[in-house]
Amino acid sequence: MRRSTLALILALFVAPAALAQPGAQPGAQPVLNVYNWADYIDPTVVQRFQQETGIRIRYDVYDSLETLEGKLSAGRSGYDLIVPTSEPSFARLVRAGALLPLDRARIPNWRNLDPVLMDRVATVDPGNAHGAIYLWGTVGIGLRLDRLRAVAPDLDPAAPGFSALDLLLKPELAARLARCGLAVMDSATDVLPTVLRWLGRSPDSTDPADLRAAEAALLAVRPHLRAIPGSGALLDMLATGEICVALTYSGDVIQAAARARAAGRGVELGYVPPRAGPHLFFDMLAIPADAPNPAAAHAFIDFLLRPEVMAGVTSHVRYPNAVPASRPLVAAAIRDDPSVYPPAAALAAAYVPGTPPATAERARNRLWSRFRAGR
Ligand code: N2P
Repeated sequence: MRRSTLALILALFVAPAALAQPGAQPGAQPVLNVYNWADYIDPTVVQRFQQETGIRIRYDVYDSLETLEGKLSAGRSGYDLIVPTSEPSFARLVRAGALLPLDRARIPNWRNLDPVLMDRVATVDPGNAHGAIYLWGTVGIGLRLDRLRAVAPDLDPAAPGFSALDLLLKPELAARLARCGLAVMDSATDVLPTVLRWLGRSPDSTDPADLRAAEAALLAVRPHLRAIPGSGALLDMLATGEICVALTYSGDVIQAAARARAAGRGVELGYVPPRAGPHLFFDMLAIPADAPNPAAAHAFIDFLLRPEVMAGVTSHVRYPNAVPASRPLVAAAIRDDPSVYPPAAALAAAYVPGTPPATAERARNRLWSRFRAGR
């Protein structure tokens, strides 16, 4: 057999076979089970990976850390790649030994990661052994600007001292804007730090008095909320114009704004981070310790860390990434949008909430159930 023919055969068969899960039928197509946030990838990236590698991606989505952690808590989730936020979920998984140490030899594009950002998540993952930053962002306020101008012209988002969070959390303002549509995404983990900070308390507080204050603040505006939807549903509601003021993830508002513009029905949305400084999050690419196909997961992480692939993801979902070489390749309107890539001053004011201990976590979850129920 000629050497080039052998090389071709090896390339066609041996590489995919090497990625197949143990026990799979010889020749069966390898599968990669991905569990990621909703609205958090460019679908053409998935197609391209499948075409290049012959690995089929089975793709599931979640829209809160509570859902992700619930799914993983029993073990044997069947997923090969997950995208937990650095704190609290990724930190807990690292501590529990529930993640596979990554094999850097299989991720040559690791060198593309921003060392400064990776240092920030090394606090919960020494040596960055278990995860690479995928995308990051802030928690803040989505505003339907066209309706706000019509309903409350005195509340000008461009005015000095304007606090968008007041529209949602000050009962008299919430009451005024209720018919315009107010919403808070359904996640204790990703909402409480912002409420605590707005109250002037520590976003990480485990003090029962602080949690009672946060609960009282939320319950005071509860009657004025139109919905407490999952973040994915909230993105849709913003895009259709059903909601005027929402507390949710930065890129979700910016994606909704783009969809609304494309629909051309006059819905104009803007994203505003909280005045006191936003909650900053880093979402990590990680492999569960019991993943059926860790080789395929490594290959997908390496693929995502290519600058042009990452640029495509950011251009599509409007969240910044941690691959600096992707930045010049990101669509200019997104690259230069300060609500996508927060300017240095906004980043300096931002904070990354920590990981509450189990007792505080239970108290937060009970608080959240009462808020959802409205009592
Ligand atoms: C995607 C939301 C992901 C950001 N829709 C939350 N960490």
